[in-house]
Amino acid sequence: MQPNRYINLEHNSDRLEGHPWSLFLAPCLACLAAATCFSLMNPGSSMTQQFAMPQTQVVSPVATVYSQSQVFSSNPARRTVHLMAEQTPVINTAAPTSQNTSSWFTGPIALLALFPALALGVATAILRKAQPEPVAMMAVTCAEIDAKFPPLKNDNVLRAIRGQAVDRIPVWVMRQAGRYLPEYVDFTKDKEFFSRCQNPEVACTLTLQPFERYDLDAGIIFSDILVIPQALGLDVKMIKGQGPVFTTALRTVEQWSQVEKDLLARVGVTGVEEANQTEEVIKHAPELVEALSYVYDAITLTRTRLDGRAPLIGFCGSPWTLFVYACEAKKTKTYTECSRLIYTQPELVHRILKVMAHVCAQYLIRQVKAGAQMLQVFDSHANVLPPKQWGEFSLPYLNMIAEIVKQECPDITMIVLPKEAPFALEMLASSPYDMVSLDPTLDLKKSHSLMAAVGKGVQGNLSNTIMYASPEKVEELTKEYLAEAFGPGTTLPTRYIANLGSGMNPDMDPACLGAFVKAVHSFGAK
Ligand code: 1CP
Repeated sequence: MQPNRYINLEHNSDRLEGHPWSLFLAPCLACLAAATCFSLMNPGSSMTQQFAMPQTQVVSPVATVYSQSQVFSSNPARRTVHLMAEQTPVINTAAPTSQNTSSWFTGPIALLALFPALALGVATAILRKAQPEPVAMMAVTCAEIDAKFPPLKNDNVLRAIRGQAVDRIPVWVMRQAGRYLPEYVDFTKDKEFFSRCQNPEVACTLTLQPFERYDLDAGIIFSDILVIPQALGLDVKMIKGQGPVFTTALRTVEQWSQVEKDLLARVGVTGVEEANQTEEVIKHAPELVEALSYVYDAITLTRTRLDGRAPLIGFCGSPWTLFVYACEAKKTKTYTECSRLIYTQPELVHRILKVMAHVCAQYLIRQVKAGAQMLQVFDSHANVLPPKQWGEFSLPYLNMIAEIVKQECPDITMIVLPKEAPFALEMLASSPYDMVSLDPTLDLKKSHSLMAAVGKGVQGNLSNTIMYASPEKVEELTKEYLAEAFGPGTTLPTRYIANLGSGMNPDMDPACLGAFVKAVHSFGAK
């Protein structure tokens, strides 16, 4: 096996193509190296003291899945994460040791040698600015990434998605890390919502909390679908009692054009004609999603600490759902503005959705490379669109995401959740997704047969309102529900993951989730 083929490549390309300064610095460092050699040949030289840099010593050839910003982070907390997750330090920084000061003339000679290097560096940086190149990409298999982490001891979720035999029906639930858990409330009381997502240690702790209580078959990384709009430069805050609120609603061509310009400026591209702007942003999506390196770090750390107990799910929101949040700006019952826009300015909506889809795809690819073992795309606002419009404004972009992701990560499995849009199931039967997460309005048995016939699976879909019953009743209702769909338990179904139709609410009893998990696992038990 070729170890870490992709990661090595990205490591390098990140360095060379992501940051013009590194091109500027390269010739300077080369010159310094030459000057250092000169000084070594002249033991009395003062240069070793004047110009010697801290030595960067590559201890392990294992390329890091971390971004460069983290490797060279000045923040000790982030560096600690890096060391813990990698287990072997990748880069050591040693302090300069020479104290020799005997010669006075070699310093000026080295300075003279620096001038051509500086000129070369400036020229390269200017050229780099004029002709930016997108980050190179290469396919990566799950096995290559798996080799970096502890072996998986419970792969029932992955087996279920692939249609292989399972030891038990696998189960996890949405918002399994959330406010219904007293330990979540306690741990997060002094931490603003997005700061929890941005701190890999915190995100990891929250993701693992439900594993202390329940025998879950999958974890989902603690984050939020709204980190993408944030990474695109839109200002969104999570306000207690209101949910996500955008400072400015995204509704006009001028606003979106400015968003694109700002994104291009971030990767050093300016002066692009309006007509080419969107394509240019799409080309740079792999660099743009590096703004979310904290999510990748959280994934790497969490998968390491999960220690193979269960696979870790990476996720994102669908382009349509993200657009709805950005366009409406705050909670709405009527979805007036986004509905108006699809009928009055469909080109603008498609333009935004296309960029979102490319950014989401690159974001998911990076999550896989950081350690996510399967992916879920949440189309939580699918219900806002009538079936025909869903087929125009959501489905093509959901498919675009899965196609791009699978081109680069061919064996990653993907689930899509079209929330409260039962019509979407059939439309997704011919999509690249491996599984559809069902809402409670759909019949589990029929949906499972429909999808299994085309080599796909289903997830869900017990109404989360059963969690308001007693734990004993939850157990009884869950057993009844599974028996209705899959019979008395003489054979275990595959291509099925048990889940609720939607997430855990803050006022639900943690004991009820325990009862649900236990009842699912008891299906077919001898
Ligand atoms: O265990 C987990 O599921 C935690 C990780 C997670 C996930 C997968 C969170 C943390 N959010 C999400 C996805 C998410 N975020 C979705 C898709 C799932 C769904 O449809 O419910 C959506 C729509 C959001 C947006 C969001 N995040 C809202 C708005 C919901 C709405 O009605 O419009 C809100 C209130 C949040 C906050 C949030 N995100 C996550 C949690 C645990 C919370 C609650 C805040 C808290 O507990 O402190």
